[in-house]
Amino acid sequence: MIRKLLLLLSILTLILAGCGQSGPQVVKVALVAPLTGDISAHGQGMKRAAQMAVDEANAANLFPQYQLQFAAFDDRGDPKEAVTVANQIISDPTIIGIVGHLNSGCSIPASQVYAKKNVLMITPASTNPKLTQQGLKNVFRLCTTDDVQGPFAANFVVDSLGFKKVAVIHDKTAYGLGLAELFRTQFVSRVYPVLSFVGIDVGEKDYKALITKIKSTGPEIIYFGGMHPECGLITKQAKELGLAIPVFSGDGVLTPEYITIGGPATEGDLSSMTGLPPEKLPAAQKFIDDYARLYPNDDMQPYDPYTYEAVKMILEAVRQVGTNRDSLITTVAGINFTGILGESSFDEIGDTRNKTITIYRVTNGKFVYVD
Ligand code: ABU
Repeated sequence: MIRKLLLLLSILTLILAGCGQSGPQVVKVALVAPLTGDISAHGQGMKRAAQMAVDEANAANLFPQYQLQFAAFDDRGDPKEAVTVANQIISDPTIIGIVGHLNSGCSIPASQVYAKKNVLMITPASTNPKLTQQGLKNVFRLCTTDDVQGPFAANFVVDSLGFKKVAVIHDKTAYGLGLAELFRTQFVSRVYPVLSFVGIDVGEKDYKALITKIKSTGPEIIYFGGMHPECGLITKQAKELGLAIPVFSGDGVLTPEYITIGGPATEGDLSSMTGLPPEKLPAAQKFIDDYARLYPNDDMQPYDPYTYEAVKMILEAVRQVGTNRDSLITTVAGINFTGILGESSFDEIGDTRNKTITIYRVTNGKFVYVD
């Protein structure tokens, strides 16, 4: 009886395996970002945008020969978790391209894992220059790097805001510390000293002692390298302690969540961001409209257009050369892509050739484009 049952099971397994082989090949695009935790607003936005690009391709039946799927992974913004997730991803042969990660501190170690299996990775958001300086041919970046963003911010403080006394705070991460250092180098090169350069811990809540110390040095502006949860609390507590000066930060802070956390204290604060605002890009209008229609209760986050574009690029490479990993990497390396961001292509180390930086200021409770 047991033998008969086992035989039946084997036959069933063979039949099922046969069915699997006859269906279209499963092809997956993966998104990896912090989907939970304090900075999940960014990650959830990226997930929405990536899902949109895959859904559009399926709705248009762009790949009748494949079963195109989308897979989202949560790295929690934590470098160790990013490596764990990266190992999970490379064990799935159906994943042909990765969009992510958000955090440079995650992208750098995870990219080394993807390189082992030659898996194409495009980050829409990680801005630390070191990512593409590792010599990994599978790694591409669609956002402008911090060696452009930091100096640009320093020059803006000097030339456009006219401030000479700055206090710098960073969150000790690959992104936050790296950006703060690049800002400092340029600011000092303009012959102005930086009054203080201090690291805080991600997740810290009470900055009163630090702000009191900084206040005693008389800065005209605070420059912050890090993400919005910490920066929101810093600006709030600074104003509560009577340090009524603007806080200037990088792209990691440019989300409506920052204004929610910091409240009215954020008014007048500044932030830089890679590229032009989506509303200034004629080709992005349909994306903006579709996003608002599909996600009426969610704000678009800064890296959503970049995420959407990265998925589209991967799909364009699949359209051109199929799913061979080497061919996909070579195709993206030489791509001249026209999409919602305009024209995009990559330099010899995999960085976007677009070096635009935009400045926003919080005005009437919203980040508004200023320069
Ligand atoms: N570039 C903004 C935040 C992500 C990162 O580079 O860590």
